[in-house]
Amino acid sequence: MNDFVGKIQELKKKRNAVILVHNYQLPEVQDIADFTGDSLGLSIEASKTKADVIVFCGVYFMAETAKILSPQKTVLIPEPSAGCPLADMISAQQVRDLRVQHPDAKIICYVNTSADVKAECDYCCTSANAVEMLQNAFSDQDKIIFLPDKHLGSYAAHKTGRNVIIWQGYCPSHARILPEHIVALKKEHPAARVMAHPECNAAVLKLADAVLSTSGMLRYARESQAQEFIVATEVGMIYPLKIENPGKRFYEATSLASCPNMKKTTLAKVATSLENMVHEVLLPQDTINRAKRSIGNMIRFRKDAQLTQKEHEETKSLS
Ligand code: CIZ
Repeated sequence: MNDFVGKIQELKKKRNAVILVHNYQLPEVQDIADFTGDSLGLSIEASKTKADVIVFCGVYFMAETAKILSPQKTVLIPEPSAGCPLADMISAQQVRDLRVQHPDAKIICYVNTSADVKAECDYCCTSANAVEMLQNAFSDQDKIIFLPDKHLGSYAAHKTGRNVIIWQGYCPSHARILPEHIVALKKEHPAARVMAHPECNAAVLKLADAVLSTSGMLRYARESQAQEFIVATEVGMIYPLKIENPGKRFYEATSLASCPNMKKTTLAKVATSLENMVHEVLLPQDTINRAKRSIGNMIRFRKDAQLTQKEHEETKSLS
């Protein structure tokens, strides 16, 4: 493993590359990251660097997001077959069909969508700001379609009281987290706080002390007085939580919530990617322009606590 780490460091310098690693990746891959985090945060960070090359350790739509925000950089994904079943639950043609059926609706897509789908939508959102977007980006008269995640869409609709047409997609890994997993863990660890990702089903969210994105979980765990946490999201999240909070204890809701696509990226593949400059993520300029508009429309409304005023100003150019 160490051989690969040395080789990656060498190649990174040679290629003037930056390595982005999603919170759900394998621990050894998280350890070689220049930045770890959620897909949008990582893509924004990379766009601010002077790197010529971005290596995105995550799933395909995430690397596409990096390309949309840094079209002049070469974006590589070490494992191109690392897809996202949730993102694959809606196609650009299906969004166009929705437009025909609901010509007066505003369409908002979760960041877990392909670039082609983002390009067809009016607004993008993240799990951190879906509620805020529904609250602030639309007037009471607006008809809203939310896609593709039914759990995030229903949660945001419920929190805001908005009437929303919701696409029925879901994340298979989060779907394996059941309320009985949380109830059993709560019995074992009664003092633990429950953090749940809004891709979980409503029965799980009901048992949560906090419903949070991955970056929200890191912030909550850091700031909370609690010493123990039950974590209802993809199991990879346990690693960054433990690294950032060595004195605190974190329990995965279930080991079944492991995303096989997220675990496809290995150090060997990262090294090969940098050595041979594979696998490049390419998008038509028109797709980049249109997808960037829907991301930009979100950034204008983003009041995510993670974004400082300076970052808001820096990202204004995207809108
Ligand atoms: O976009 C991301 O990074 C995902 C999938 C989730 C999150 O909450 O960070």
